[in-house]
Amino acid sequence: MKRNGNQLLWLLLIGFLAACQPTTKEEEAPKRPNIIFMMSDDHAYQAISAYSKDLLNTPNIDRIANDGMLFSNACVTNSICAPSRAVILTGKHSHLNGKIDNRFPFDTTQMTFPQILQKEGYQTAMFGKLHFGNNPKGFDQFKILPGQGTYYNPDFITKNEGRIRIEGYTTDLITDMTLDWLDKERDPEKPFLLMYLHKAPHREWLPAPRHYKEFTKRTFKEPETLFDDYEGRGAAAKNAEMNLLTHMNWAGDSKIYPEVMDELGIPETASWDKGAFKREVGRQNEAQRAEWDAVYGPINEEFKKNYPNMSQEDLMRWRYQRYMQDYLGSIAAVDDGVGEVLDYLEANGLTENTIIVYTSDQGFYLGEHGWFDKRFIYDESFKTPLLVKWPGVIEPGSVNTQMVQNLDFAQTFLDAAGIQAPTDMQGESLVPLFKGETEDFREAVYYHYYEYPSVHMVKRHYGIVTEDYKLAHFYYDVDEWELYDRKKDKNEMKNVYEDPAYAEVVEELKEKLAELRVKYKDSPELDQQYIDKYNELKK
Ligand code: SGN
Ligand code: CA
Repeated sequence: MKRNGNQLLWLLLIGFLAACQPTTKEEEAPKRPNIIFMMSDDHAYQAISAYSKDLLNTPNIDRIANDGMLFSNACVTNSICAPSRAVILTGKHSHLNGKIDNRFPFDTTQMTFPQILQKEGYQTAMFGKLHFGNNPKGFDQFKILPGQGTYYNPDFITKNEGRIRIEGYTTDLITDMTLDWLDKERDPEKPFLLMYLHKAPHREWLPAPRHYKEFTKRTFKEPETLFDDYEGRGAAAKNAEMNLLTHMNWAGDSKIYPEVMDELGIPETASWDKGAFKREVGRQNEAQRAEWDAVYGPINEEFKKNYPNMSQEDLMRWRYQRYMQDYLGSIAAVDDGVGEVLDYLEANGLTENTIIVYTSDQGFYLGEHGWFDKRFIYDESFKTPLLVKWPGVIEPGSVNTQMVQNLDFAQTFLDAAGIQAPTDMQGESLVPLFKGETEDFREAVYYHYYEYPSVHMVKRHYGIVTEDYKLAHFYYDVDEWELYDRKKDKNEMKNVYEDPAYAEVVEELKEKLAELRVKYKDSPELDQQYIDKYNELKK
C-alpha cells in the first residue's frame, strides 16, 4: 500500500521530466558508483520473501534480489545492535573496535569507511537509527534517532537543526528524509554514500495504522520449535531469557493495556513492562491513539474474555500470533519505504551506477526455540539478510552461498570506489563475489558475543562456523562447549560435542578456532580485560 500518494506522484513526474532532458543525470554521473546502504534493525531473514515465503511478502526488498544477488549465508560477528554497526563502520571485529556491547562507548577517534569515502570526494548522508550515543563522523548530512528511537512522533538529532521532534510514523519519516535528500541535496557532480537505516522492526514492534489494521487479522505459521524445551543443549540456551511465554512483556510487547493486566491480575514480566507500553503507545497523539484503540481495544476485550480459560500452550500460541502480527506489520512499512526509494532511483536514472544493499544489523528469533531477540551464535540470530544490486556487475537473480559477514562491508565499499582500504581492517571485499568469482574466499567465520550478565541473559561465547559445523565456547560463569552438525541438524537441537563420532571434528575445529583467534587478534587476555571493563562500567 502506498502512502502520500500525491507527493510520490510529484516526485515521479519530476523524475520523468528529468529523464526526458537531452543530458540525463545518469550521463553526467561519475564513474565511481553511488552506494545506498539500507539497513533495518532486527529484521530476520525469515521475514523476507526472497528467503522464505512462510511468513511475509516483501515485494520491494525482493526486487533487490531479483535484480541482483541474494546471500544465503550472510552472518554477523556479534549479534547485537550497536556492536554490529561499529563492525560495519570500522571493518573490525568488536574486540578491536572496542564496541563490544550496547553499553560500551564507541571510540570516535577510529577511522570508519564513510570518513574515507567523504575524504575521497563522496557526498555522504545518514538517516535513521545509528544507536551509538554519539554522532556519526564523515557525514555531510545526518538525521539520526537518539538511542533506540521511537515508532511514533520521534525525536531526531540533526546535523543542522539540533534536536527536533517530528510528528508521524518513524519508518515513513526516515523514508521521506531519504527521498528529500536525494531530490534536493544530492550533488549530481559527486558520487554519494547514502545510509538509510530503519528502527523497525526493533522491539516494541509498533506498525503503522495502515498495516496494523490488516496484520492484526492475520494468522501466521508456527515454527517447528515453538515449544522447544532446550534438552540437548547446554546451560546457555536453558538460561536465556527470551521465551515468548515467560519473558515477553505483556503490555510493552503483546500490547495488553496496563489496566487490563491489572484487571486480570497479570503481573509485569520485566519491571519496565508497562513502562515500555507507556513510552511507545503513550507517545501517540490523540488522533493516532484513537486509531490504535479502535484496533487494539477489541483485541484487549477479547483477550479479557478468553484469558481465564487459556492453557499455557494456548497462551504461547496466542503470544506468538500477537508477536508476529506486530513484528511483521512493522516490516511492511519498511518494505513500502524501500519500494519508494527504488522507484525514485529508477525514475531519476540513478540505478545503473548505484550499489544498493539491503541488510539488517543481525538476525532475530521469530518464535524458533520459543524465542524472540537475538545474541546467540545459533542460526536465526547469527545469520542476517543480505541482498545486493549492482547493475552491470552483479548478474540479476543470482545467489551466493558463501560465509560473508557484516565485517566485509567497509572493504567492499572502498574496493567498489577504487580506494585502498586501511591495512588494519579485518574483512574481505565482496566485489569479487559480486562478479561471480568465488574462489579464495574464507571458509570459516569467527563470532564473539559479550553482553552478559544483561537483559535476556545470553551467556558470553565465541566460536567458529563453517558450512558444515558450528563450534562455540560459552564462558564467564560456565565453561561449556557446543558443536552442531549444520547439515544434519538444521534446527540446532542437539549438541554433539561429547559424541565420540565427532571427536575428530572437534579437534580440528578447535585448532581452526585458535588460529582464527590469533588471526583476528582476539585472546583470553582480551576476554578478561572486557570482563573487567564491563564490571567497571556497571558500577
Ligand atoms: C532493548 C530491548 C531488548 C533488546 C535490546 C537490544 N528491550 O533493551 O529486548 O535486546 O534493546 O536491542 S526493550 O523492552 O527496552 O525494547 S538492540 O537491537 O539495540 O541490540
Ligand atoms: Ca538490532
